[in-house]
Amino acid sequence: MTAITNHMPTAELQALDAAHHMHPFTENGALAEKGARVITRAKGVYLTDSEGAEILDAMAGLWCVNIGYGRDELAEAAARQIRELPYYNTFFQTTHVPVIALSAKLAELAPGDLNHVFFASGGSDANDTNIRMVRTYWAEKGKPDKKVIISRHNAYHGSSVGSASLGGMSGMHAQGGIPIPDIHHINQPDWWSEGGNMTPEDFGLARARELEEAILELGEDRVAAFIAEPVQGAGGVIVAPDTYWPEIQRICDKYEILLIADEVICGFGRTGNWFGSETLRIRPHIMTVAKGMSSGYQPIGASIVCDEVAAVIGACEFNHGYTYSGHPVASAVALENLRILQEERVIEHVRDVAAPYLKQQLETLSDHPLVGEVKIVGMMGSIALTPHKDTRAKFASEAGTAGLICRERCFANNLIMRHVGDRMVVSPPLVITPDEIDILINRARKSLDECHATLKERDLMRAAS
Ligand code: PXG
Repeated sequence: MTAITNHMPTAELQALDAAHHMHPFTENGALAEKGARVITRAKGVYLTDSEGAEILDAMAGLWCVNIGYGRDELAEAAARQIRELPYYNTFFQTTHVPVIALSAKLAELAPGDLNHVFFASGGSDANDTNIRMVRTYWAEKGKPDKKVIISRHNAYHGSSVGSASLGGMSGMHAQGGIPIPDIHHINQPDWWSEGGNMTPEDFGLARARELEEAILELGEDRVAAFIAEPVQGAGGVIVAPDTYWPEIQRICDKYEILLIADEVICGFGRTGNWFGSETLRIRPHIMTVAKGMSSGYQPIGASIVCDEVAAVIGACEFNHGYTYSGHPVASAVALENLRILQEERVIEHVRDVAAPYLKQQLETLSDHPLVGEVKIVGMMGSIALTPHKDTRAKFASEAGTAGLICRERCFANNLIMRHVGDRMVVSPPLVITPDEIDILINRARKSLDECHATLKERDLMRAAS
């Protein structure tokens, strides 16, 4: 077979893709008819497609390319490591330099006594590790019945059987026989969509207290852990009211429930601190990390574990691990990425420059007739589309119809912005400059205008009754 290069005509690449490549979360038949957009290269915050179009990537890939595209240092780190030691495992009493250095670096960066790292290849398998780890922890402490993990509806924790069970995506639970047993879901703190007539503060407290109610209902001696994203990402950038997290922390402390912060999106600067747990002031026992740890340049994830849990797990043989746990090349690339984040003061850039400017500019969109709530924490933001902003109305059309139209307009205007239902989501590379933010916002406004015109034309600006 001939090599597939960037220079093959787009239609041929699309035909081969349609014939042989099954895309995740995609209706592949419909995509085959349309043809997938072929991305060929990227630099900074811009992607280039096979037709030469330059697209501003306001999603940083899938919320992961924190340092932006095209950093030679990471390519060099990978090449160096492949030449020196392309692979060795960390199973049978062996280790290697990149995994040692990365573990120590993560322990240094992570808050509190989160000093121990169990590696995976991404967020899903790290969360699978967490399920087995917290249950093993309690079993080792003589409480084998303490195995229920409480999570939230509309949470995203991954796509493997275990992590999708933790997640609260109904579309995922409808396929493939999940959730696994002993996972319990409470409601999410999404005031805009679900807060009714309550104030955000009261609603935040009420939603946090669902955790307490669930613990009391299930029995304290059956609940192992609570898992949550500090800010829900894939669920639509849902930012809890200020009252929510302090109450969650109080409840976890009171009932001695392990708190797992899923930092797969929030970690490594996305919220304006190294970790979302710092921004939301929570003290997790375990953090799930992936994505921004390597800026997506290599697949790697991990569970960063506190002293107490690591001590208990370390005193037994934890029968768990992946061929690529602590992969040397992925570790070397992650380490180089963390060096750049730190030495180039990228988190400071987020805090002092990029996040305040993105917030200010994104909020200018709230005067748009289609825009309801604008929410943003650090470099993750969302815009709720609504047919009637004063009443926080939903559209009468099927959820996601308006969002999809808006996303298509963004795509046509060379802006990648994702839609989650009828929310538009942004999560650009952290290194984005104010000038690039201006371009992002201009393209977003143009796309909103075009979406609004289409919705009016198709009589879709009607509110659900
Ligand atoms: N936890 C969180 C909070 C995530 O956002 C995972 C775990 C799973 O990580 P892996 O590396 O196994 O994919 C994620 C992943 C989207 C989208 O469209 C979001 C994710 C993945 C794919 C698509 O928003 N988040």
